[in-house]
Amino acid sequence: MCCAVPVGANLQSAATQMRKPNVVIILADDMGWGDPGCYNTQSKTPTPNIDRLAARGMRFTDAHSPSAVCTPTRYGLLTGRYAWRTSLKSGVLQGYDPLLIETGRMTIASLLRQNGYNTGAVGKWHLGFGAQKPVDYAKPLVPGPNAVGFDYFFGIPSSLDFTPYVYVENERATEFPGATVADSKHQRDGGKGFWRGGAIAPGFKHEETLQTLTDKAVAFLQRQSKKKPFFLYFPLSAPHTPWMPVGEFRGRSGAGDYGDFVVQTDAAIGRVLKTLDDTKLSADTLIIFTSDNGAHWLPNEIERFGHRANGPWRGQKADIWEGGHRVPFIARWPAQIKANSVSDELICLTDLMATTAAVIGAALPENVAEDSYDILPALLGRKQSGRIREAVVHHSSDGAFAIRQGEWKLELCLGSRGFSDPRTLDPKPGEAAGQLYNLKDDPGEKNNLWLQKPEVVARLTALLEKYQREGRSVARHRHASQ
Ligand SMILES: [Ca+2]
Repeated sequence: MCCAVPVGANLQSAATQMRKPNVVIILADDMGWGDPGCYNTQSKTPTPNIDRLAARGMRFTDAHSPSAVCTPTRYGLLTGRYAWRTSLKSGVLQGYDPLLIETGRMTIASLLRQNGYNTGAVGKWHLGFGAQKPVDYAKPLVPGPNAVGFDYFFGIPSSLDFTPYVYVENERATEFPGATVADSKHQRDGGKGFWRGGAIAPGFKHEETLQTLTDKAVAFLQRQSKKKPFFLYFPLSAPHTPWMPVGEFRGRSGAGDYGDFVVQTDAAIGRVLKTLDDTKLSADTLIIFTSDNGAHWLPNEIERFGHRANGPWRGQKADIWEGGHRVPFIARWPAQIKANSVSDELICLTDLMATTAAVIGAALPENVAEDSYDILPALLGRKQSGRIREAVVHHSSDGAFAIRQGEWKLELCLGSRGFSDPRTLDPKPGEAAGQLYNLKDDPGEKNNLWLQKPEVVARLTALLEKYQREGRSVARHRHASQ
C-alpha cells in the first residue's frame, strides 16, 4: 500500500520555473514535539515565533529525525543518508573526534554551492573536524564544514556540555581552549546549567552562546542580497543542556529553566525571521524549522510542571519510542506553501536533500542521498496516489533499529534502548523478542503485538534488512527520474 511516488514531469517543470529560493534550515537541539504551542495547546512554553512560522506555512505532524540523538541526525540531514551506514553505529561524536562526513560526499551545502548559492553554517556543528583523533585546536581544522560545502562557518564543535568550549570560525578556533573549567553540578533547575569539565577558551561563556550564534546568523543574513541565492544552515545549541536562560527570559514559562530556555530559543528564531523581513528576503526564502531529536524531559518533570515536552508520545530523547525521534517540522515558503496548513505525511529529516534538489530543479546523481525522498509534492499540497515514503528507519542512541511503515512500527529491541526505563530487557523464551505497535490504534506504544502479528514482524524485518543490505532505501533509478 505504501509505494514511492516518482516526481512527475509536471512538478519538475513547475519547480524549475520557480526562481531559486533562498533556503534556511533552523535545527533546534533537543526541542520536543510538544514544546511549540502550535503542536500542543497545553504547552507551558510560549513559542510565538515558531507559532507564527506555522501560521504562515505548513506544519507536519508525522516528521522524524533519522536518529534519536544529535550527531547521526545532523549527518543524515546534510547528506540524505542514514548515519548508521557510516562508522558511527551508536551514540554521538565527542569534541575531539574527526569529521564524520566523507569528503567528496555531496551534501545539501555542496549541492547548493554548485548551483550558485552562498552557503553558510552557523551553530552547533557536532560532526567533527579534521582527519584524526584527537583534534588539535591549535591547528587548522581541516577538513571541516568548508570542505563539505559551506563557504562560511561559525560555531561550536559539539554540544554545549561537551569539551572543548570554544568558537570555531571557518577552519580556525577563534581563541585556543587553553584554560580549564570545572565540571558543573548536574543542575536541571536553578539557572546554573550543566556541563562537563575540561578545556575552555578563556573568553568563552556558556550562557552567552545562544546569543552569540544568533548574532552571527543574523550577520550572515545581513550580508546577503537578492543578487545571489543563499543557504543558511542554523543548528541551534538550544534548548539542549546547559539550560541557562538569561535576563528577560527567566520565569517566562511554566516549565522551569528548560521551559524558559525554550522561550529564549524561540526568540532567537524570531530574530532570524525578523532579519529576513527587514532585509526584504522573506518572500524568496524557504524556511524549514525542525529539531534534531526529542526533548530530554523526564517523567518526574512532566508531573512537576504539567508540561509534556514530547507531547503525547512515549519516551524522550535517545529512545526508540516516538518521543525519541518524532519532531516538530514546519516549512514556510510564501506563494508556494499554503499558509496555516497541516500535513500528516510521514517524512524524515534525511528528505531535505532530495527535496532541496527538487526545489532548485537539480537532478541528483545515483550514488548520493541514498535515504532521501523528495517531499516537495507534500509541501506544495499536490494530490498524490500514495505516500511519498515507503518506510522510515528509526535509530536509538545505543544503536537499536526500528522501522515504520504506514500504521505499523516494528522495534527490534525490548525497552527504550535510550534514556527511558526500562532501557533494555532480555527476551524470555516464548515471549516477544521485540516490539510491534499499531500507531493508528495505539499511538502511545502500549500494546505490543509482536506475538499476535508474526506476518507484519516478518514483512517489516525483511524490508529493514533489505535497506541495510542494499546501502540505500531510495530506489536506484529514483533520483535520475527527477
Ligand atoms: Ca540533540
